[in-house]
Amino acid sequence: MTEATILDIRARTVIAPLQRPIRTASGAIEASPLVLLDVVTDQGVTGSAYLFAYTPLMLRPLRALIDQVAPLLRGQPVVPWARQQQLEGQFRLLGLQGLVGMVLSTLDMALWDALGKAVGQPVVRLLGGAPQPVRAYDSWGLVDPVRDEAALRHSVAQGFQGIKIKLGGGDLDHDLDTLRAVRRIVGEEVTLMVDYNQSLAPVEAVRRLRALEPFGLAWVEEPVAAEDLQGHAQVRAASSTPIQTGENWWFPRDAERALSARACDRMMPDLMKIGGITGWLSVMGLARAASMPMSSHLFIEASAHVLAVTPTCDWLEFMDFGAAVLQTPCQVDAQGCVTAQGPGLGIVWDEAAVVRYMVD
Ligand code: SMN
Ligand code: MG
Repeated sequence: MTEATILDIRARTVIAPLQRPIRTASGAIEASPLVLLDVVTDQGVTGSAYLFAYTPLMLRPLRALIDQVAPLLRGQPVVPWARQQQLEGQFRLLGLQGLVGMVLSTLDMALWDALGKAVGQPVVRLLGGAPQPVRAYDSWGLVDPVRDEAALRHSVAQGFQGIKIKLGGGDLDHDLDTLRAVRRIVGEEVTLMVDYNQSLAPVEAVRRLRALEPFGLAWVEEPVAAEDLQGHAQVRAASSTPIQTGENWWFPRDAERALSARACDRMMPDLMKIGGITGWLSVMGLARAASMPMSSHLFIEASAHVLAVTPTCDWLEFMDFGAAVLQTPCQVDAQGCVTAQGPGLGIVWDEAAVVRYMVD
């Protein structure tokens, strides 16, 4: 096999509709602002991945950044490890967190997608594994148990064995009322998780988590600011409910810092912040060494590949920001599982939809 080289990098920006807009204690997401990244290679294969910008405000800066990085990559081999080292070196003085990290990580995913497509195999096979069902939980925003009752029942009927809701939109009594109502709606068998999206101060988090203990939650996620590792550790020490975090870790060293600070019981790195597939591979080794359950954050298509080779694989988060622009959106099966699709990461744009949702 001759080595493919990068001919060009393309970035298009879309705002795609969401089936279920997401409200959190730290802001709402009404539609999905994405940068669609394509790595065009000299072998007729194009690797693709999408970048989730969180807010439309960041679409133009991200696209401009990709346009600036593209000349550094033209003519370079499609070798994710080498490209990550190259770009880490390029931005060492600036640092990798933020938009730079999002671009590096998404490029990495697109490069892996190209490698898989070049040999007609799903990426999970290149990682030494095989496509297999990974259990998924349905990920909700803040819920209104009255308005959302039918939709919550639908999540269970679809087969999901776990459901995560966001809390922190009101006071503790509101949290308790919401959880009681959701438990009644989804039944006793479904695993429940909650996410505060960094909205509490440590002292308040300790108070609320004590009150949540009777609910037997699988985890409480980001009770305090993500970068407050001591705060997470303090809350964790005072609570019998497992603490989950990781979606805001930048590259593998942030994972190591959180583990050293004893900040969490479970981890859920985000492929777009942890360094793509390449970054995930480092972190899954840390998780294995620490016997720590590892889940994903967003990016369900790519996550289904890496979770299938993650020794401490826990849950795949099913929150679908890409569906509207993909030819074959990820599906959950009747057992509530998602299986990696190929070739590559299984990412092929629905070009008609891309044109429909494109923004400048
Ligand atoms: C989350 C944050 C931001 C956008 C979507 C989802 C969230 C999660 O914290 O865990 O899914
Ligand atoms: Mg979260």
